[in-house]
Amino acid sequence: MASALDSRLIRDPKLQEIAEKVEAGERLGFQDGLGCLETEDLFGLGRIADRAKTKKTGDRVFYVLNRQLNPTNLCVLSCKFCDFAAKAGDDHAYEMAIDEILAHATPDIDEIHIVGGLHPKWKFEDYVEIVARLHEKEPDLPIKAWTAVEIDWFTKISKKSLSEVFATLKEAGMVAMPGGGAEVFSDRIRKELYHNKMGHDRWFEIHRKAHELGIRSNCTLLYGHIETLEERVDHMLQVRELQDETGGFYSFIPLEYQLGTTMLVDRPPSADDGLRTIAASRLLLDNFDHIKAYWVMLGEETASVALNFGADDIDGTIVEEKIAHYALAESPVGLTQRRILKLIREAGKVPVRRDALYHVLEIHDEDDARTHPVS
Ligand code: V47
Repeated sequence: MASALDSRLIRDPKLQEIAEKVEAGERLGFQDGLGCLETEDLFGLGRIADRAKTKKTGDRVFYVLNRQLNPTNLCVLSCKFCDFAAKAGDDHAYEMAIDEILAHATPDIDEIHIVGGLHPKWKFEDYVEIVARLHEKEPDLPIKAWTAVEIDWFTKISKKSLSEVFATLKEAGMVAMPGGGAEVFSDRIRKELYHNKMGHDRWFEIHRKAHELGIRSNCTLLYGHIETLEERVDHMLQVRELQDETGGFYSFIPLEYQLGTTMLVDRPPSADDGLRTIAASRLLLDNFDHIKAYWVMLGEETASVALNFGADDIDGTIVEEKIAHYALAESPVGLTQRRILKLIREAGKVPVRRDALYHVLEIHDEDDARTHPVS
């Protein structure tokens, strides 16, 4: 049980008001969200967010033995924040052959997370084959595949309806969707950074349809570039509305912008900004079970600290991350299970291994901690 919050430990009067609302089970609004993102009382904010997290999932923190698969980076889009995407002839352009793709599905993992570019030549059938062949190779491995941006592309290249595209992918073995392509739900940002990409209304339409068909999903927020704090809050409130309607989201994931060579701003967002964004997500998104501290983009240490700022999930082992690393992320490309357990335990939390659908597979309790100590 979460112990009562000592209000003397919260210095910022705005945060005191927020804490009272949270205690009373009252939903937070736009100004509260801004209060979280603007406060200088970082530790006060952490206390409130950690209490909200503890009420939902106790001292548990979820992780997954997973692998990311990015079958190609060839992409018809040219988003200004993206170092991963390539055009034919670029030095870093690639497309994997099916054997290389299939090598990503192994019996020791509990999630394969697939996302890539909008390939100028691949047909919908090529994307379906990837899912089908992976499923055929490892039938028990949950396949979390394709962002809403790719799903939209599939409807265009196949001339099929959204329902038909989802039905075909489901039949092939896809069970969940990642939360990418959301960026910032702001027309201003879209115009500035990714005007060729489908609109945000379509992102919502696709996730709504996925939920209706029993495919649950995540939602990301790309923060730390040219967006305002108001736009971050607005993004969170928009996705909260869809979650009220469908309940189909598992997890909300703030993605820290990696400057790479795109350099939309002079410096990366601070660790404090990352922690405030995680905490604000936890407090505003009262209808989300999971807030993810994505270690790849936050960095391992900040991700571990974020587990005391409202996050209850740290993603997984990943093996070979590409999107952030093409953008020169300093984190490792993958982590061992041992390292993940250490990051969770150092935060004083209990690691829980899950699969892509958040089924609990293993709780690493105290006995286990004695045999796998933190240091
Ligand atoms: O939508 C691209 C982002 C996303 C950069 O659902 C960048 O579990 C930071 O969606 N700096 C794809 N971010 C990754 C993604 C994701 C990641 C982890 C977990 C889940 C999940 C989903 O990557 C894109 C875009 O917003 N991105 N370039 C960059 N330079």
